[in-house]
Amino acid sequence: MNQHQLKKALSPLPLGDVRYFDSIGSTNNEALAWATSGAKDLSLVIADEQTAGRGRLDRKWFTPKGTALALSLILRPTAAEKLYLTRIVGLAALAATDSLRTRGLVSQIKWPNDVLLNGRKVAGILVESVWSGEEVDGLVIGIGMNVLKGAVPSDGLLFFPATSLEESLGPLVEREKVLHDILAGMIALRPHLSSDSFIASWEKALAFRGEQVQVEQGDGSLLTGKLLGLESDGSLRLTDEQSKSITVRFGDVRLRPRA
Ligand code: BT5
Repeated sequence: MNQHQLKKALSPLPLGDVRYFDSIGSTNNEALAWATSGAKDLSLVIADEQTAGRGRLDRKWFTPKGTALALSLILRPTAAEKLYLTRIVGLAALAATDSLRTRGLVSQIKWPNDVLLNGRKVAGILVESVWSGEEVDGLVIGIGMNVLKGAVPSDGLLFFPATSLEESLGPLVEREKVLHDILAGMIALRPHLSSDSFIASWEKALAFRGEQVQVEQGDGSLLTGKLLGLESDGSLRLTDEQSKSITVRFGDVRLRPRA
């Protein structure tokens, strides 16, 4: 990553400290350790390559050198924000979709943590917490985005098809500028975290709204229903075939295969 461009892109933002790595295991691991040892609010870890990038449930996230964004932003939530921590994944997802919209691309959020472009995964989000006793003392918002085609893993490694910004925008897309826009988006959205309009925007960006979906829950069981929207804590709202409402807190959504 071009250091000069990176500095220039980040300089207008009110960040804490910034740690840049040409190569690292996982930016989230670095950020979690840093948050534990006192990192300031809005400190950032960014890497050009991850050798042990993580998704949820110990899944792997691939970040080949020179092709993608791998960032972890540390938040020190205020007392007011602590009431809305389950919305933070939406903050990241909305900032990512906004950064694509400014480039003329319409993307969607596959609940809870994937950003889709043309129905394919272009970014993934992993939010993790640092605790101090019973309280969350820090949050790490990890975002991986495929910028160039080389970031996209081969199909055999994926559960869901993937894409890159290059596939829609050509090879000239600048990682540093996309990074700036995602961070600026999160910073701008943060004061609205508690608002109804925040949930409304998040809901509007959801993939498969009004469609029959399957949700694979943490224990592997499958739930089927029509995807309606979000609860105020960011849980997913569905209705089953008997029109009974269902709320899902953890899981992976996919379109229900047609019978
Ligand atoms: C995610 O998990 O999508 C969260 C990914 C978060 C990555 C960021 S990068 C910066 C920070 N540091 C980290 O170590 N992590 C965060 P999940 O929904 O569990 O999806 C994981 C699945 O996505 C994998 O099992 C693969 O099938 C697929 N996958 C892996 N790499 C991918 C890529 N580059 N593009 C698209 N899909 C990918």
